[in-house]
Amino acid sequence: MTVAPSDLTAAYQRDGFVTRLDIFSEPEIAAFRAEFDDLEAREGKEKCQIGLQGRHMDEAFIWRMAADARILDAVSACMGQDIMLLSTHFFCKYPDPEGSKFVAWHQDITYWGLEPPEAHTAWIAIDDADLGNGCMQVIPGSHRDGIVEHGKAANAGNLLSINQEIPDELVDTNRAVAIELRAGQVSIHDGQLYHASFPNTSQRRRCGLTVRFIPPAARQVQANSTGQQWYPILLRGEDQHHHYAPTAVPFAS
Ligand SMILES: O=C(O)CCC(=O)C(=O)O
Repeated sequence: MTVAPSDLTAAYQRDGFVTRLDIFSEPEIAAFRAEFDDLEAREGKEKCQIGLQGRHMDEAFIWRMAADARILDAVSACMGQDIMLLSTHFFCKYPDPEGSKFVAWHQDITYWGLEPPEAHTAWIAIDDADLGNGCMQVIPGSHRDGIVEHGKAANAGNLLSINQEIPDELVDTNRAVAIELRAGQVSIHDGQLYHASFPNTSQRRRCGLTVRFIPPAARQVQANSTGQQWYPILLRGEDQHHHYAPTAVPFAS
């Protein structure tokens, strides 16, 4: 879907997400998928599930996707012109006939230690993502409800870092919208939007690259959920806040 920037801005403010953005052509995403397949062969599937975080610093293809001008054009319509890359993280769900692996309902920003609590995620479909293989689901407008206290998921298999989950009674799942994407398409969601994904009970892999962006005003006031420091990189616009020591761009764009 090709959307005018002003329409993107309005939809994002209203719903907390925009979806089905046609960013990468079929040949482009096929080439990126081949690079991911190669990384998967080197790292192993166990690691690739949720263990590839921040690898734009040593894998050129991840950097090229994250810093792509078309992604940044769409992200700037959602969050404004000053954009720092916070991190990248693959969510790769393999065929799971028992339906044991899922992502519980959560808000991204809750455990990232940022103040103000603002971040935005571009979810890039490396493989087709649909209801059959456990695409992401969102609750439209929930980014306006403020940050909610998360509990712990009762069911085993939550892929999130500290098993966090928004309590069931706060999530109106009747309003959930499935973010089905063809490979190469992208969705963008607000860090306060309630979202989740259910098990991949198909025979197909479902790999997505999440690219996390923040405005330079968002400083890190405490460690994130994995106890780490962020090293954001300015990709567009200006950093008038200087909360972070400059990190060198790892690859030429
Ligand atoms: O890819 C998924 O299944 C979940 C992604 C997610 O939770 C996120 O982007 O924070």
